[in-house]
Amino acid sequence: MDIELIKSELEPYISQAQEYIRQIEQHVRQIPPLQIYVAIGVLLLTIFFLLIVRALKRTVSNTIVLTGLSGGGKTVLFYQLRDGSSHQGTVTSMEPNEGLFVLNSETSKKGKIKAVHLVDVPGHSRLRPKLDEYLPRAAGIVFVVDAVEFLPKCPEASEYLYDILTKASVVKKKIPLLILCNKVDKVTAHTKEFIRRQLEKEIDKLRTSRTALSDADISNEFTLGVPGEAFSFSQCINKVTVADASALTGEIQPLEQFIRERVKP
Ligand SMILES: Nc1nc2c(ncn2[C@@H]2O[C@H](COP(=O)(O)OP(=O)(O)OP(=O)(O)O)[C@@H](O)[C@H]2O)c(=O)[nH]1
Ligand SMILES: [Mg+2]
Repeated sequence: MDIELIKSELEPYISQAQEYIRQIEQHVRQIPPLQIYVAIGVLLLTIFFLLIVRALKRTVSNTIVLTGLSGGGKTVLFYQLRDGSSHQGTVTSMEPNEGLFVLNSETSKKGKIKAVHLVDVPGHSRLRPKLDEYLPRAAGIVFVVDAVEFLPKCPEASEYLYDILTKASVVKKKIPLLILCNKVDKVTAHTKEFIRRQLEKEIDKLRTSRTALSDADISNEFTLGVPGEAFSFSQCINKVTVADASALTGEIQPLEQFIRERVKP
C-alpha cells in the first residue's frame, strides 16, 4: 500500500473531524463570553481550593515535644498523659520516649478523638541534638521546669530555652511553647509567675552577651525580643504561655488543654 492510498482512505474521516470541530467552534461562539469566563473562574477556584486543602492536610501535625533540663519530670508527665499513672520514673532517660496514643483522660470520651504523638526528649546535654529531629514537625513544645529546684538551675534552663526559641525551625513555623512549672505538689515549689520573671531576666542577660559574641560565632539563627527593651515572653514571635503541673499527683489539666488546642480532633 502506498501513501497516496492511505491518504485517500483517511480523507473522509479527516473531513468528518474538521466538520465536528467547526460545529463545536460555532457552538462556543454562541455562548456569551461572560459564561465562559465564569466557568473558567469556577474551575480555577476549585483547583486552587483543592490545592490549599492538600497543603493544609500535609502540614497539620499531631506531634507534641516534651523538653527541658534533666530531672524536670518529663518522663513522669509522659506516663501520666498516656496511662494516668506516674510509673515512678526516677532514672535519667537515655533515649527519647515516644508514643502515639489517645490521652488517658480522654479514653472514656465519646466521639472523634485524635491520637497524639508525644515525644519526651531527655534533658542530658549529650542527647539534646535529638531535639532537632522532632522540632520541625512539632505542633507544640512543652518546656518542663522543676519548680522546686528552680533557682540553681535557672541559668542553664534559660540557656536551653533561649536556644529553642531562636531555632529557625521553631521561629519560622511559630510553634507555640508552654513553660510547664512541674512539681507544684511540693510546698517549696516556686510560683509560675516567679519562674516566668526569673527566666525573662536571665534570657535578657543572655541576649546581651550572645549578641556581643557577634555573627562570627556560630550564634543562633534568630534574635529574641525587641532591642533596647527588657525581654519579656510576650515579645516572642512564638506564643509562649506558662502553666503549673504536678506530674506525680496527676494535676496536668493545663498541659492536656495545651495539647488539645494544638492537636485538634
Ligand atoms: N514531687 C514531685 N516529684 C516529681 C514530679 N514529677 C517528677 N518528679 C520526680 O522528679 C524526678 C525526675 O523525673 P523524670 O520524669 O525522670 O525527669 P525527666 O525530665 O524525664 O529527666 P531526664 O529524663 O533526665 O531528662 C523523679 O524522681 C520523679 O519522681 C512531681 O510532679 N512532683
Ligand atoms: Mg526522662
